[in-house]
Amino acid sequence: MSDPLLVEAEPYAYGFDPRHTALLVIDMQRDFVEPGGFGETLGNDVTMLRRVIPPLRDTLAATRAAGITVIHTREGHKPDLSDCPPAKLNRGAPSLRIGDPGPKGRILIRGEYGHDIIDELAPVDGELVVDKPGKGSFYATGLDETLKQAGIRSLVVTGVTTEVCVHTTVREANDRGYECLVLSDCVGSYFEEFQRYGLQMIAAQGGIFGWVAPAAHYIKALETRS
Ligand code: C5J
Repeated sequence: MSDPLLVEAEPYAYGFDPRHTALLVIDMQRDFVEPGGFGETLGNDVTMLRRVIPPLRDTLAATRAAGITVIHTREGHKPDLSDCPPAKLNRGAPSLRIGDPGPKGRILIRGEYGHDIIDELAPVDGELVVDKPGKGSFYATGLDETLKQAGIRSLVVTGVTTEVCVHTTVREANDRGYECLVLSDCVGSYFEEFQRYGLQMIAAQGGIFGWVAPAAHYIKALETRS
């Protein structure tokens, strides 16, 4: 077995074997990142999330060049909403509800333009796209089985939003035995304080949910291999 690659991270160095690692890109969909989608209907300033696009594009390029598995997720629901619990559908007072027609198609519905991943981070051939009805990537998706079959033990986690789908996914993954490295500048929140505290909560207490590092540290670790 070869030595693991080491990433300078909080709370201490993160070691991973690229053959047993996947990059997870969570919900980089127009519905969250562009005006007229789900994120905006909830009253959020979606431009806050766009800052993750350049570092995430670099991270994707380095990951693909290293031959590491890339998996994308999309939050959304079937057109008949049969997989959307009433508690989610009726929550709060959004300007449009899930399933309503919006400028980018029906809000958060599979197959609609707004539901798809932004052009800048579009999946390439061979990359898995996991459609999920919940905030976590493991709930009702079969992701755990897919990762286990592929021998994946380490997850490099990116995407939006830090405190919702990224956090839920990292917690689910941690409980299932995966070692998660969250790339601090490749995850984004609509709220500055949630970004800060969300990242601190992952690495606190000796890495209670995982590790945190900027994308440059992960990319540097990949470069030491070549
Ligand atoms: C939210 C997500 N924030 N992808 N979804 O509702 O984080």
